[in-house]
Amino acid sequence: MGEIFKNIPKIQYEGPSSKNPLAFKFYDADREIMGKPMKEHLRFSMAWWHTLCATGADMFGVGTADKSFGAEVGTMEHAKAKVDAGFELMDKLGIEYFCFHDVDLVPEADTIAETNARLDEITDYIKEKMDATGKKLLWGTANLFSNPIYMNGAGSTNSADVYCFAAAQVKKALDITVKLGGKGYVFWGGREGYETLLNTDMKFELDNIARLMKMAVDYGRSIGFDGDFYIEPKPKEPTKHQYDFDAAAAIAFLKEYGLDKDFKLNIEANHATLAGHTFQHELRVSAIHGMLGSIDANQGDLLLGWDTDHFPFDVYEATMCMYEVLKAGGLKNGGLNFDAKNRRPSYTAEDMFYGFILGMDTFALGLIKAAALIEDGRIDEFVKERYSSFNSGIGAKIVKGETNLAELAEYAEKLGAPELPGSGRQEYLESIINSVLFG
Ligand code: XLS
Ligand code: CA
Ligand code: CA
Repeated sequence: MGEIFKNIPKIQYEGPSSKNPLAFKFYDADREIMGKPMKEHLRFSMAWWHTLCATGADMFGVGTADKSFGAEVGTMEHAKAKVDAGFELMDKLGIEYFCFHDVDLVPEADTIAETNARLDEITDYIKEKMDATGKKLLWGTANLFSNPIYMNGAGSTNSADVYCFAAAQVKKALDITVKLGGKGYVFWGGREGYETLLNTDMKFELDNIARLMKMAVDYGRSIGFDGDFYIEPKPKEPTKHQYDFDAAAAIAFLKEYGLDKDFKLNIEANHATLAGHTFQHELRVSAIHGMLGSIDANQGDLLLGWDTDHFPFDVYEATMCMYEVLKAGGLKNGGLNFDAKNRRPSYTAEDMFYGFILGMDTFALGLIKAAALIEDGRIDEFVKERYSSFNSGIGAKIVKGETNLAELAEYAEKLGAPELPGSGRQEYLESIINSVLFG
């Protein structure tokens, strides 16, 4: 296969003053930030589905982008052309990881046996390319939401036969994830929710989802998968209500069913905002439970209210994201997967590269600025000081669990009335962020 993106050179770092649209302005892969090269902090990944499959089709019109890559769409020849295109794109951008759903890789056949044979063939081909280039699989997953059989969910379906079909897909997706050395396996519960409670046994559905996950863990471990399973929370879309609504709901579910040792979370920026949270909130909730696993790096449009999967552009968001990642000690098996797509009118091959350059530069800036915030230290210092009344005296007794309600009540009575707690100083703190970002 010859070069596919003929007019695109290898993208180089040229620095902030460069006006070359096909160059990085901030992402300098080997630059050390807090003792580690940028590329190791960020572990960028290409999403197979958006990059190599999605053409921009929506409910109102067909696709605008040509993703045939010189082959007939729907054939195995096309599946291989997508592999060639993906590896060329990753090479030109210096992206080391990729992610996929099973059905992103090959056209689904009429029977699962035939689809699986196609998956064997394509993953042989992908493996050859990986061995030749050193590219790695960040995570794999099964698409348990597009096929009409999953109209009522997969783990949460009312049909035992459909449940078995989902299990077969998960088993195969785990097989190919392990074959390709992936260290992550994602459950995004696209249709694991409901449209109306009038037809839904919620408890039964939750139990069944947990059973499927438990079987996936048992099977994955039995074939040598030593990475992390992830739940990717999202509150809605396509269903009215999705059970993995947000990080807190997903963590409660994992703990309830004893899955929390094997699972972490894959946090997507756009899903956080759909749940009515900031991206930073979802990352913090995951981190405080030791469950910040991986990140789907994108952003939504707050005026639209659905999952738009934009390439990240918001440097404030990227900074607060990387602030949480650095504070959590980094992403171990995870990375920053660009679950992001070009806008429908940005339909050319160059636009694909502009999207990644934008996203990678945005997160490089986020990383640089997050490290600067930590090194600056004023925010950390403020937060520490804010709770200092718990460092000694009655406060320390509360934290150590060495007191009780009666003693606290007696203390309060003696005090008469407490002073107002210290100012939250939000505006002061926000101005620190601006001075670190733009100073
Ligand atoms: C959809 C999700 C999906 C997962 C993987 O909203 O983001 O793409 O990341 O199934
Ligand atoms: Ca995602
Ligand atoms: Ca999404």
